[in-house]
Amino acid sequence: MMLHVATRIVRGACPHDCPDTCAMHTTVEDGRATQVAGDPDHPITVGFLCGKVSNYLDRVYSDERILHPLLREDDGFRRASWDEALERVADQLLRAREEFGGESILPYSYMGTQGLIQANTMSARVMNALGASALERTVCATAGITGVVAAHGVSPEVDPEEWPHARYLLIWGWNPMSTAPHLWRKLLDARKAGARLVVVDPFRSRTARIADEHLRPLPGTDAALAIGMMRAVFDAGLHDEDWCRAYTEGYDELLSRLAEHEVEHWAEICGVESETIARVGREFAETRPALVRLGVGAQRHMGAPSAYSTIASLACLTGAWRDRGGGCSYIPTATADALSSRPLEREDLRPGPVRSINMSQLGQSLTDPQLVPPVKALVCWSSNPAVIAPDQQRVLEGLRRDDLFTVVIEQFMTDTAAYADVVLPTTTQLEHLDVVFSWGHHYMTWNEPAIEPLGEAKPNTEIFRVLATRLGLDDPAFQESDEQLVDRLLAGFDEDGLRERGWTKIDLGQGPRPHAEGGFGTDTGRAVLHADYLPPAEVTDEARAERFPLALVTPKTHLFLNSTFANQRRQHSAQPTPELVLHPDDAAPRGIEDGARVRVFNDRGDFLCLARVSDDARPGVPVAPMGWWNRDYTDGRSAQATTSQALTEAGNAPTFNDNRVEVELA
Ligand SMILES: Nc1nc2c(c(=O)[nH]1)N[C@H]1C(S)=C(S)[C@@H](COP(=O)(O)OP(=O)(O)OC[C@H]3O[C@@H](n4cnc5c(=O)[nH]c(N)nc54)[C@H](O)[C@@H]3O)O[C@H]1N2
Ligand SMILES: Nc1nc2c(c(=O)[nH]1)N[C@H]1C(S)=C(S)[C@@H](COP(=O)(O)OP(=O)(O)OC[C@H]3O[C@@H](n4cnc5c(=O)[nH]c(N)nc54)[C@H](O)[C@@H]3O)O[C@H]1N2
Ligand SMILES: [Mo]
Repeated sequence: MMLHVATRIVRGACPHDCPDTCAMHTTVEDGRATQVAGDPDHPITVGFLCGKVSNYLDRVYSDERILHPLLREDDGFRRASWDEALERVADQLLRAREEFGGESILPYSYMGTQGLIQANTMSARVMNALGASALERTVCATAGITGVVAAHGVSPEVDPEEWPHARYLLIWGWNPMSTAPHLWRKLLDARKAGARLVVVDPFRSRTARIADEHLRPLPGTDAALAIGMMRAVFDAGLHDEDWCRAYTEGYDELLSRLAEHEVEHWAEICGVESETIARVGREFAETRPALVRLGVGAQRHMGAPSAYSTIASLACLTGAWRDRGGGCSYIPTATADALSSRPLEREDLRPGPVRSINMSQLGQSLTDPQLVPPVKALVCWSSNPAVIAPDQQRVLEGLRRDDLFTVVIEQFMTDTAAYADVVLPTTTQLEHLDVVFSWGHHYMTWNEPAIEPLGEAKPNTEIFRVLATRLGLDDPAFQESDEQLVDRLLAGFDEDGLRERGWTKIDLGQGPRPHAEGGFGTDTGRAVLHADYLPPAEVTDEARAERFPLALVTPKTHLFLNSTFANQRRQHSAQPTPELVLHPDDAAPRGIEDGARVRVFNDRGDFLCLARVSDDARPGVPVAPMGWWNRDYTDGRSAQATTSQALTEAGNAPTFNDNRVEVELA
């Protein structure tokens, strides 16, 4: 007998915080999703999904999904109706506002979903109307953006689809083989055509392992390395004076900065041999087209913004922008900003000005007795601060406060949700409508809901809509549907075309050589040259090094997305245990053998994990990748227990990799 099965393919977009933003096809049979696949026609997705998202259905249909509201009771949670849960939340938020003012409410969200509708639209409206504190969302790429924008303005970078034209790839603080597997393909295309791949990273990442050359500076000294390269370019007469005089500012100042020190001076600071610095600098100038591509990883230290401006200046000094595929790429701010949900947030709904709290200083904000008003209610969605925020012991201490009301909107019982008073169940990408931007390529991607919400889960937008009603917020802004929000977002864009094809390239008319003749996004249209080395806060601090001799780096894992996916069987079983990669020269004097249990500590906190003794780590620079949930660590604390809440010199961004520690056998 033939069963009739209604099968359809639904166009979707991966919502996760990754520069690749894939177009997905979901197969739905009789209301159940049965397969997800990459869109074969999408120029970046090219038909494949990564090791995190290719089994997305395991996430959607996981037994561990939270599918109804939960209320804290004694030491655990009990199931509650939406009515009861919303009543509790509304009551507590209004009470906090009445007693301590709206700013005692702190919204906390990041990029659990990058959807322009689900990330922060209705939520922002509700928080604005309550007069809640503003959250400064700078935890990811802001230090680097601050630096690159200081050099280029908000300006088109080198379109990844042009990267295959490059013949020299200088990949700086980026591990795309793990963290951007589709953009990585574009680099591989260049390599197949003969490009040389040079990676700048203290750690031998997967990308560094297969590179043609690997330069290993001390964390936070990238500007010194870049200035050394520029000096070598100048010494060899390979600087492009004509291009710089025509299209940049600060050329003469740059040359006088370069005259101050020989390459050896910079080599000593960054710990890379001067001959290597000089040769790579010359090769970058002579091999054309030459592309420098900055990652997010090199900016987690005090001086990062000026380091990013300085590295961008290298591509200017050599005139790399003249060539198709040459120049400097980081985050394509111009195309990413072209489609903005900011106007949907409705800051005009605020009753007055509000204070701002930096998301990397959550620990401080929750525990500082001097803070007026104190944070009394935390509303968290699309983020897992118990894992991703620095100075974890302060964060957890804050989350444990009895007088803090916490509501967490989640798909899973994360380390943060475990501290909540109320947990509200939210949908996955297959269950809601959205449009997703990209911070790696130039496409926006449509996400049609493929299936009905599971259980009692609701999209973020809907949760804040129903909460608004409970809070007595009656402005029509709180009842706009997701479709109406999308229409507003896409005003001026071809929405029908986007829906039909699933993705649209944002074309700013930049062409294949966007800055061959200047045209930068700065006020003058000229790139602004920099050669500024600002030392890291801890890495080069000799007094601190006496107590804490090692500089710890906490990069991303291959198969988790920050802490997302770390609870899923396939991903977790492939990387089951947190580790500390330690160079043999650091391990031996401490009596640490491969596989030993170690304690890593400084004056902020400590954590336990297993040591992997390997020269993948640079001497003096151990590496503890981040993302495992706290339950995977013996004492429930991760590397994040050692990281600092200090913010970068500009951009107010975190300094996760500017972190001195000591390691001992546990
Ligand atoms: N598989 C996977 N993919 C991801 C993520 C994930 O968690 N897992 N996270 C996503 C997110 S949110 C982001 S922001 C991106 C990040 O993507 P990446 O930029 O690749 O991020 P990281 O792994 O943090 O850092 C990259 C490299 O920078 C090196 N590094 C650290 N400090 C320094 C330094 O001072 N100088 C230099 N030159 N290098 C340094 C690290 O050793 C690391 O190998 O990836 C996204 N994609
Ligand atoms: N030490 C150290 N710390 C770091 C970093 C580092 O390199 N080192 N990287 C930093 C960086 S670059 C970033 S971007 C941040 C990431 O910080 P976060 O954005 O907080 O990242 P995740 O840990 O992935 O947590 C996202 C959560 O959102 C949930 N979620 C997913 N979709 C939805 C949805 O539709 N609705 C709701 N309500 N929830 C959803 C997921 O289940 C997950 O628990 O971490 C930062 N922290
Ligand atoms: Mo990030």
